[in-house]
Amino acid sequence: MITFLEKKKTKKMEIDELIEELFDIGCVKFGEFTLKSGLKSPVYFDLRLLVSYPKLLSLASRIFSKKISDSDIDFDLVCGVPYGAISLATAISLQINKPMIFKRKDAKSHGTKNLIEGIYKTSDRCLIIDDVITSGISVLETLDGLKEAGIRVSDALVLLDREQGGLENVAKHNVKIHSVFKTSDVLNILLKKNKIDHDMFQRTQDFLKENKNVPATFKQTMEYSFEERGELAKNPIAKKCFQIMALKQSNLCFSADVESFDQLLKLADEIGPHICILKTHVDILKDFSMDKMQSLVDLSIKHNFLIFEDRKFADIGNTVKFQYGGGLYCISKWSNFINAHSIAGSGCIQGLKEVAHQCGEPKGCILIAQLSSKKNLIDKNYTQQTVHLAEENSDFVFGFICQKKLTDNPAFIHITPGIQFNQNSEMKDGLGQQYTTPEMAVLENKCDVIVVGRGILNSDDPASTALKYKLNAYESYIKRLTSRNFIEK
Ligand code: S5P
Repeated sequence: MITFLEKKKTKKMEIDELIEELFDIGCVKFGEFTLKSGLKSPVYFDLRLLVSYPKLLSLASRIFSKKISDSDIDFDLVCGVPYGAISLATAISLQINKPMIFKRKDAKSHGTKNLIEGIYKTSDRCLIIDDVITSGISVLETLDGLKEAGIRVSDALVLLDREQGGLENVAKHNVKIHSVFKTSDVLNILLKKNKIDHDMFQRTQDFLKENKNVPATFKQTMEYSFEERGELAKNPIAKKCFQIMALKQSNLCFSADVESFDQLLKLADEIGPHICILKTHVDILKDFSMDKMQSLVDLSIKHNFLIFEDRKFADIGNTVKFQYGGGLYCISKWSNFINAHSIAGSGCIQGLKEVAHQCGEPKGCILIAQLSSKKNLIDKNYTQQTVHLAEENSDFVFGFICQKKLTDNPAFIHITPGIQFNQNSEMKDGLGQQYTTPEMAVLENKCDVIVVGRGILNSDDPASTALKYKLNAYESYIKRLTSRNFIEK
């Protein structure tokens, strides 16, 4: 019969053997490395290489299985943290005969669009498996996804604890975390076996001492100012828009949804000083004429704003060419930019682009990636595909109509309608329009430009109301700009 001490000795020998072999195959490296947290480290563990060494993978999974039975963890499923621990979790699942699931980094753009792959019930208890834990951020990202799907997680098991605060950070989220071995175990074994010299041992020990608490932070992208984004933008209209926004300190677009051209011109003159964009629906004007449109263009020069025709093109390329360039309205002649639905695909954008090229002056387009109306049919996949389409046509397409920031590319402008200060029910139009505040749209949802129609139009004093929207939206942008670059999880 194997005694408790013998069992412990065998386990230790197996772990020592695993550590030595991991070093031999290059899973443990010494040098200077930048970790996911941004920290520079003298040691790096790349356990993804394990997939190329089935015997070693199998040894690791045996060690894991013993740890699971010793730790008395109760669970129905295992889940590997992508991508490093997927193979480990698979090997463990085979070893202990428990099913596995895994969380995708992004939802698929086709088929089932699942974020979690594999079969599970919402009340299932899941054990998260990871290869290496530093700050715990990867485990926490997986934990978030599993919780969102209704799966319960009480334990996580990692092969290697870098001893940099990960266990403590994960424990704060009510998840008990177990590790098989630590960086100090690795250093001791490698020194004992003459795989590293004393200097390397000491340097790595010092690094560990100095970096015991790496915060579990989700890194945010850098927040650029409108001026900086103007320099980064390729499309000349986007450039001009950013420049106007910075110069006039305004990220307000006025939606001039009126039927009389004279009223439109009066409003444009009064509100013009406060806005970066004036948005039209040319087909609701009862008295459209090209002469009157010329007056609007003159006002756009006088007050330095762009004219955005909210035509929402959505047809095949050949048709939109006529709709944009011809007909009664000759939209391409006077508008600085237009918008289009992405539903018809790249041909529609191509058609619009052809007309724009013939204009002899810069033009641009934004795509409708999301809508503000209740129960609209746009889903996440449609929005994602719209962003791809914009990226593929970024010489012409420079932004989105959306409800939230959709891409970290600072050259794209996020323009958001459905904005009012007043969120009371009497302000709703009874036709499904949904409103949010300028602060929510710019600070929380990280949109750049707010679109306000009836919030200004229905007020007693449109010009002073526009000024209030302008100040509030720009203040929210400044707050966003000066907010910290990292968010604590
Ligand atoms: O999702 C959208 C997209 C647009 S372009 N929701 C919208 O409301 N719009 C437009 O923004 C809409 O056609 C209208 O011209 C304006 C919002 O007007 P408001 O009066 O509700 O502010």
